[in-house]
Amino acid sequence: MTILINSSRRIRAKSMVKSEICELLGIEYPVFQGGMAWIADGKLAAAVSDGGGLGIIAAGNADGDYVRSQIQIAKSITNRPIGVNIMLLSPFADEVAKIVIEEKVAVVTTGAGNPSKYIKDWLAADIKVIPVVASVAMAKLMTRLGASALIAEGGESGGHVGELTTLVLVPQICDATTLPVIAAGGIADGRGVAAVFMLGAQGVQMGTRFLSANECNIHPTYKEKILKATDLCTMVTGKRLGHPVRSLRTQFARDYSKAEYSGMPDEELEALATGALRLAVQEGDTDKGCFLSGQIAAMVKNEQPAAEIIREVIEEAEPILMRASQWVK
Ligand code: TUI
Repeated sequence: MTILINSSRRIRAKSMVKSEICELLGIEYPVFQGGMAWIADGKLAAAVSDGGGLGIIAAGNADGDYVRSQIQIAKSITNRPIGVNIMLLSPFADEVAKIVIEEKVAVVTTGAGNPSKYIKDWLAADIKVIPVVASVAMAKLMTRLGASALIAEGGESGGHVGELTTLVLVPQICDATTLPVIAAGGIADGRGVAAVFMLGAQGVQMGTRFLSANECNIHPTYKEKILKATDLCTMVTGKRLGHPVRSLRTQFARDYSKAEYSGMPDEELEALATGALRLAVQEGDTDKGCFLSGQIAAMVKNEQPAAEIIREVIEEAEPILMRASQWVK
C-alpha cells in the first residue's frame, strides 16, 4: 500500500509487512527460502538474500568441502546475511557444524532432528540459531537452550515431514515459546503469509515456491513437473523406515510405496531410495528420481526471479492483513 506522507512534496512511504525477525536478522522482508537438499545452493541463497529475504544453503547429505564452497559462492555474490541449513541425519552434520563457525555464517537452521549438542558453540560464535521444530516438546527444549527463533514446519511441506499440519502446529508452537516463529509448509502466496501471521507467526519459509525461481538450478524436467502439478500430486513415503518424505506422485514414489508394504527387507528398501534425490535434481530422472515437493506445488505457476517471488507474496499479503479488521463488526 502506498501512503502519501507529504502531499505537497509527493514523498511516498511504502508500508510493508515487517516483523521482529527482520530486525533480528537484518533482512528486509520476513521471508526465508527453505534449505532444500541438493537444490538450495550458494547461487539461489544469494539471489533470495539480495531480494530482501533470507537465502539458505542446504547442507543436505553433502560433505564440508561442498558446503564451504557454496558459502563462498554466496558471499561472492551478496554482502547480505546468508543461512545454512544442517540436515541432522547427515553423516557430515558434525563437520558442517564446525564449518558454519569458521565461515562466520549469519544464521543456521536445522532440520530432521535435535540440534541440542551444537547450539552453545553456534551462539558463542554469534550465529543466530533457528531450528525447525515439528512438536511442542522440541520447541520448549530449543527455547530453553537459547535458540534465536523457531521454524514451525507443517506436514504440507516437501521433503522430511512431521505429523502435524501448519494450521495446527503454528499456534501451538507460538503458545509454547517466547521466540519469534517462522511458519513453513503449504505457503506459496500472500494469502498463506497473511494466514500464518494470523496464527501468530512472524515470518514464513517457502521451499516449493522457490523451485520455480530463475536462479534455482534444478533439472528442467523437475521445474516442469512443479509448474504442471495439480492439487493431489504429492504423496508421503518412507514411514516404515521412520523418515516420512513428501514428494511428487511419480512412478518412483508409487513403486517405493508398494515396496514399503510388500515386506521387502529394510536394507533393500533403503537401497531403493539411495541417490534418488540427486537423480531428480541433477538428471531429471522420472523413473528413479525422487522429486521432493510440498502440497502447494499446484499454486506455483510461473518461472520468475527469486526477488520477484518475495516482492509478490509480500505485496499480496499486505492488503489482506490491512483488511482483516473488516471481520470485526
Ligand atoms: O528436514 C526437513 N526436510 C527435509 S530433510 C531432507 S533430506 C533427507 N534425507 C534422508 C532422509 C530424510 C530426509 C529432505 N527434506 N525439514 C525440517 C523438518 N524437521 N521437518 C521435520 C523436522 C523435525 C522432525 C523431528 C525436526 C525435529 C525433530 O525432532 C525429532 C527428535 O526428537 O529428535
